[in-house]
Amino acid sequence: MIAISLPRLTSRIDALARFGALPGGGVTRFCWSPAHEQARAWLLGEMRAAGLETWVDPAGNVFGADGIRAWVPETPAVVTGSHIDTVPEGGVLDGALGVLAGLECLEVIRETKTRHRRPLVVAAWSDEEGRYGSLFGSRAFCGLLDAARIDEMAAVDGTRLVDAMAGAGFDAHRAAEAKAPAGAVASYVELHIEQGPRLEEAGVPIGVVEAIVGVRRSRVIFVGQADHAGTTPMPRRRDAFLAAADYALRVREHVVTRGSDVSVTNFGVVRVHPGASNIVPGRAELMHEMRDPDAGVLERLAGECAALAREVARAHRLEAEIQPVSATTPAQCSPRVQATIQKVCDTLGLAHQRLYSAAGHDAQNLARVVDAGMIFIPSQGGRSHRVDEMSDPAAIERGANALLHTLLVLADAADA
Ligand code: HGY
Ligand code: MN
Ligand code: MN
Repeated sequence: MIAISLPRLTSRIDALARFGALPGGGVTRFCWSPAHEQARAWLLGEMRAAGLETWVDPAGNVFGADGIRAWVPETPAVVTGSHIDTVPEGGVLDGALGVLAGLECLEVIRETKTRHRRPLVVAAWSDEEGRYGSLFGSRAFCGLLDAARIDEMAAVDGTRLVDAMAGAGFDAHRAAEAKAPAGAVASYVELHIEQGPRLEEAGVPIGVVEAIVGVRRSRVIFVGQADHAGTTPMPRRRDAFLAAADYALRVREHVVTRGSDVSVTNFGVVRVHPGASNIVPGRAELMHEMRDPDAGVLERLAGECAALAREVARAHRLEAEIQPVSATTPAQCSPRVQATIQKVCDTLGLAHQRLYSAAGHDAQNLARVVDAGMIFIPSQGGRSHRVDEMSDPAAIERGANALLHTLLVLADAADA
């Protein structure tokens, strides 16, 4: 039974981690940044050295293929992959594992001359973390990109997508041309770290993902009145930050008590204006995120939070505005792909359990157009989106071998 080379896979994980490496460990590698573009060039070199055909589409998605030179509807491909962009001060496995394990699988399949009826492709999707717009590259590939919004897409620091892509040599207004021809993809399976504690706490080496949460992001703005922080009597202040803080605490309580038992919410970005210690904040902006595997629950919570914002604004005698920023749709993974992963795990003697993904992934876009699934491996301490994100080498090897044999079955390989 063919198997991946763990030393080769871990050496590539270490090599990729050098692009955007932080002095204390971890990595910051924003999509379209110089570190990301150097990583893209390195990845293309590794794919070519492994004997794969490579191409990059107008949305910046990178592909390495065994059996095709471009998408061909007459020969639908089995696709794997993930992303090489990261969050700020992120870990070295989020995304990177799926891309490099996919590359390792295709390299082993070529080295062992294992014949497969369907072509195999490994992808690195652009801006999965959504610095400019969530799951950008896979949305474009699946024909789900709203091209009319390209000009307004921007990072929280104000950098516009159009400018970031131009800096990397891409025309953002052509991104929608990345839409794959109908029928070009037969199925998709992505290997990813769980980024949470469940598999490790259950002592189970493989997660078979059943569903992926939807993520709703909104900018919530409170506008009060800037005033002198010393001379303005407390009862007269219309302090935008205190209103925002009140809103955040009330929303958290609401989502925990009125959401589903798996609804979560977060306020990861807070901006106060003018932002001086001796000025009462006249304006406060929150980036508010909510997640749930059920679209209806997310919809209901969004309406209830808007009503809460109006109530808080009244109580603090100021104005509130909610600007939707992005919303990804919860996805069900393909029963066929899940069953294939489970059967492969049984053959490999790997215990497995089904679970939903509390993180968003490119697979949730692919799941809207083809049979798609995900394989999870445990995260040490459930840690992710932090520099000490890590998984055991043995867990990485088990996950990559489960991916290898799942790809062989889906690609109808000779000895699958
Ligand atoms: O935020 C997420 O769920 C994923 O890591 N992009
Ligand atoms: Mn990820
Ligand atoms: Mn992530």
